[in-house]
Amino acid sequence: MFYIFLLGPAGSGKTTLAAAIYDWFLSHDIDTIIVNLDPGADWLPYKPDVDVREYVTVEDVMERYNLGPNGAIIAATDLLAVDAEKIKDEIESLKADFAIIDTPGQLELFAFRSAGEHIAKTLISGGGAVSLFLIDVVFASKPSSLVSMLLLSYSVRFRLLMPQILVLTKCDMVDKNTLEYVLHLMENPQELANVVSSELKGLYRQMSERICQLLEEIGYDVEVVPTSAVKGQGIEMIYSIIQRISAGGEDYITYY
Ligand SMILES: Nc1nc2c(ncn2[C@@H]2O[C@H](COP(=O)(O)OP(=O)(O)OP(=O)(O)O)[C@@H](O)[C@H]2O)c(=O)[nH]1
Ligand SMILES: [Mg+2]
Repeated sequence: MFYIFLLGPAGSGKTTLAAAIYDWFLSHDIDTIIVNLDPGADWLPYKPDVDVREYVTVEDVMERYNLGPNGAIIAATDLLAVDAEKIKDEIESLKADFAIIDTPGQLELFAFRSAGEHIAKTLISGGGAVSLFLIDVVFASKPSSLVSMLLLSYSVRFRLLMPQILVLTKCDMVDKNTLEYVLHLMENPQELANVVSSELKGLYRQMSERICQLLEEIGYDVEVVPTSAVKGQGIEMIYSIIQRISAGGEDYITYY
């Protein structure tokens, strides 16, 4: 089974895009399942084949341990890590070619705490995986915000050690020129550096220049896909990149 993780900051569009990819895969006869890995999810626009809320929910944890919402989300993720093997067995028993994984709203819990890392590691051990890192195009249209999102994407990539595709979400919300400008900046870190530098002075200007230099040096193999989940745009391109990655090659190894 090949795992497709949707990761990104709260509200970046993970759940909506996961549902759109799932529908597109099914309508193209691609053998896939969809997994809800968010114990705090309230309503979902898809019917999950595997749902971690059957193991743990944030609501139950709040009640049982008398915790507030943030503490409960952390505790729920830790509790899920204990069930990681069972969740993997349930996913694998469905014997699909692809598993689309909708991850928790709080990216930092999944990507930076050891429970999230353990869950990801357990799920993909013995199989292949890719992460789609979602960036809201409205947010990305401010160059300094784009720089911080790109840094975050690299940090997540470094943490989870799996191939990554950068996905611009909600592209139906900006005009064609804005979208082209964002894509242009993402593909030309030097120009991104110049634009951000003109916004800043002194130490922060130097910092932004060095960050963009770093992005240029390490970003050569990351592809960017503009999407709109509501219009179903960009999913075919995501699929073709995933096919290339799942077909293998030394550059696409997941280090688990
Ligand atoms: N216009 C537009 N809105 C979108 C698109 N994708 C998501 N949204 C909206 O963005 C908001 C957040 O989307 P979600 O899919 O819930 O995002 P998420 O990353 O799963 O959110 P959390 O799990 O809470 O972190 C919702 O109001 C969606 O309707 C899109 O392609 N176009
Ligand atoms: Mg969600």
